[in-house]
Amino acid sequence: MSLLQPSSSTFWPLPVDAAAHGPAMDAHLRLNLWIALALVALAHLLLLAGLARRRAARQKAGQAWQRLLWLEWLPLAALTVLFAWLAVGSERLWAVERFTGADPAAMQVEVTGMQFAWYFRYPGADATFGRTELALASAAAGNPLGLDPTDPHGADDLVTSQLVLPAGREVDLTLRAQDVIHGFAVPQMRLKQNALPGQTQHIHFTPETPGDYAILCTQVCGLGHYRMQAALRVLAPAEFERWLAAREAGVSNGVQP
Ligand SMILES: [Cu+2]
Repeated sequence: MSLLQPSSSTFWPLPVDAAAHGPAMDAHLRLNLWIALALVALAHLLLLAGLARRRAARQKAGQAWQRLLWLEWLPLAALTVLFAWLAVGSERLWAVERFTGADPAAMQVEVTGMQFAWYFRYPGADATFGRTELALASAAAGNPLGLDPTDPHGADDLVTSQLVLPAGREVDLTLRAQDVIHGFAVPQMRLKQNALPGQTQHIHFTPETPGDYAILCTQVCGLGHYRMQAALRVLAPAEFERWLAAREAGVSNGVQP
């Protein structure tokens, strides 16, 4: 799949949009870019006009405050209002994913970042994540998240190194980090959220287009940061159910690809 939409479709080519909230974000981004382009053009026109009229524009000292008002204070006030409006619009779009709670029926998946890998955990049939202990975490022993074997809720937890999701269903991701700050980012899903050690962050979205997408880490988290990648695979719902059933059947085999 091409990473960019055909450039003929838009003046500002963006990564393929595969999530339900993507079009609104793209529209807002493009609005920002058009306004920025218009302002750059306007600033240059004003600069050229000022240069051309340099001599004519010499005014008496008594008119200085008027020049300041029209050339500085009023444009400054207009720009402040414009940028505040754009910022509020983008905050509201972001808050829809981040702070308005996910639908109670949303699928729960936990995402854990660590140097230098992403792991994904599904809660299993009991819909409850088992307890984890950092002291128990050992990738070499097949338990990178430190699942506590004494907690029955963890017995059916499925841990994978690939995030597989059904198309058309809302997903509530719980982001965690085991060591340092990592940045969970999926450009095609218009998702980007830091994972912080000692905290959990929620972000929810609805993937819509089946396909394979790259999951990146956008925080420089150490020497191996450049290779901290994982894959997101979005499947048709029936295909996803088959995948999940097959993986849960082999859940005692540690981390699954
Ligand atoms: Cu990282």
